[in-house]
Amino acid sequence: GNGRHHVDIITEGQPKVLDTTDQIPKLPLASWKGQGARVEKCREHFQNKFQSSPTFYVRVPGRVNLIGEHIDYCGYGVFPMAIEHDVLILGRAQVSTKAVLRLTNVEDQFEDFECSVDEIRSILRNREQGVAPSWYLYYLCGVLGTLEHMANAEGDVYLTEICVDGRVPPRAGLSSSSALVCAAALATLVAYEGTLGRKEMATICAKSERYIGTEGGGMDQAIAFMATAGTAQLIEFVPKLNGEKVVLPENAVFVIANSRAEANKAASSCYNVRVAECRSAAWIIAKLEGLPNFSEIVKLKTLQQELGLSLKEMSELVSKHLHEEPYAVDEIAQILGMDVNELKSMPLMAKINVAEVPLKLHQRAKHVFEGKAFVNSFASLTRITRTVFLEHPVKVSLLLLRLTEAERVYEFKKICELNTGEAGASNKLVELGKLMSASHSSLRDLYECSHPRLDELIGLSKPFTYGIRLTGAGWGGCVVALLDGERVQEYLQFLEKEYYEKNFGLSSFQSSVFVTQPGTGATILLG
Ligand code: ADP
Ligand code: NG1
Ligand code: MG
Repeated sequence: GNGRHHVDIITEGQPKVLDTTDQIPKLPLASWKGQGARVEKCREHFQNKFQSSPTFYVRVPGRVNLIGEHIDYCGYGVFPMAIEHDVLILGRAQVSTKAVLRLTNVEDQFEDFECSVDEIRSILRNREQGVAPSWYLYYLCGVLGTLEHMANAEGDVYLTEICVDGRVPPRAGLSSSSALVCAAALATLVAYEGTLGRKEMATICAKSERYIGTEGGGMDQAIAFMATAGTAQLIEFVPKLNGEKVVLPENAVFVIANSRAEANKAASSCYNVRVAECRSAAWIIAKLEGLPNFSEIVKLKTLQQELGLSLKEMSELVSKHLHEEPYAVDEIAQILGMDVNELKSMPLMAKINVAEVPLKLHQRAKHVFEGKAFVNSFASLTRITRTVFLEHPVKVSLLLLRLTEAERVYEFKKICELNTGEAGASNKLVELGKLMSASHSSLRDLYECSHPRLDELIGLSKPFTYGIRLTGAGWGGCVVALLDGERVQEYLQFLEKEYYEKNFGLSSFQSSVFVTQPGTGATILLG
């Protein structure tokens, strides 16, 4: 057997959905099994706050990204899947003379909030910078996104009462923020009786979460809406948003472990600095390659397409045009032939106090491109992989280690889709694991977004896993490990003793580690 039966995989608690269209699935609440007690508790909370009963329910999952980190905002494909942990919203909307929003959260630490819908834009614009945003600001992002898009100026306005119950571990790289933003956007869509599809909602939410201050690339909102039970997805952004379903190898088990180092992305500028570094790298290469429209090219993938080059050739351009020493903003301005104040006042640059951070353009671009790959295309790579797989697994490993983060995503998908008979079931896990660990090394060394706790957790885990890496933005949060089912129990017991009990005490393990499988995306539940 493949060992799956040894593992307690949570399959309850997710609506059973047929995922064949772009429509956001609508189901009767009663068909959502295993959540009765949770829904009841939320309904009570709702009743106590608002003296009324909810009329609609939406749930949006968090996600784990298996490979392809910090490249969505460069325009490259990523490989996430939804997890079973979600944000559940209970709502009621009533036609009113004034559009008002009332928010409550089942957890006491998240205070109630009320505002007029007309104020939302200015509340978000005037939010305090450099501190962790209040929880309701994420909610307001979602509301604003949907309402902007519906632009239903003539229509009815509503008093909306909302109760939030989020179960995605927050500040842990599993995208609790996007689950909340997307759930808020979806609740607003239901309240205002809109009918947008999954991709449209994903695009709207990717944009509107930026009101919180971080310039995200869109992976989290895409998988939140487009996820399908049983499959991970290769998500592409250029030329347009697209998700390709990929079945993971049957014997693969993904374990998520929270390092318990919290990373609040909107409270620091780490994330935006990386986005700015990648943009500056794209501008400089575009300028030095003589592209007249260089300042309009903000994504490395767009640059690659404009230049018509392979990833390998892009890597060569990084070596040619970007030095390893960090850049100061003045130097970037000088290369671009721009006034330094103009550069400093560009939207993203102004946010990160660009004068104070050393910008490592070479290293960040190398994470995306560098890999000394000796093949030019994925097609030939896969042919080689296929041929070499059977006889020389070691050589294949060397080849895979040379891939770039952008390529690793495609290679991961290809290996998942290899015929198991041909490749050998455990060979597949070996090669997938190598890709994951190579991704982590690159994130740690070139992208510098790991954390001592993450590296400690990874060091301890190595002997039990085929591969392991940080997931999400990093600087704390979770790792995702690939194992086969046979070793999971042994690994979990080891982690409990050697990482959690030692560092955080007896009860810390339970809420920090879980075995996961690809879950369902955003769903509307009608009560
Ligand atoms: P991540 O997306 O990796 O979980 P972020 O720092 O991007 O981390 O977002 C975390 C923030 O999202 C929290 O600090 C909180 O403001 C908000 N949030 C997450 N879960 C909830 C929840 N259940 N209720 C209210 N707010 C939440
Ligand atoms: P988290 O871990 O949710 O902060 C962020 C971005 C993603 C992506 C990853 C890194 C947001 C909402 N999410 O995820 O777009 O860039 O980091 O791969 O900004
Ligand atoms: Mg987030």
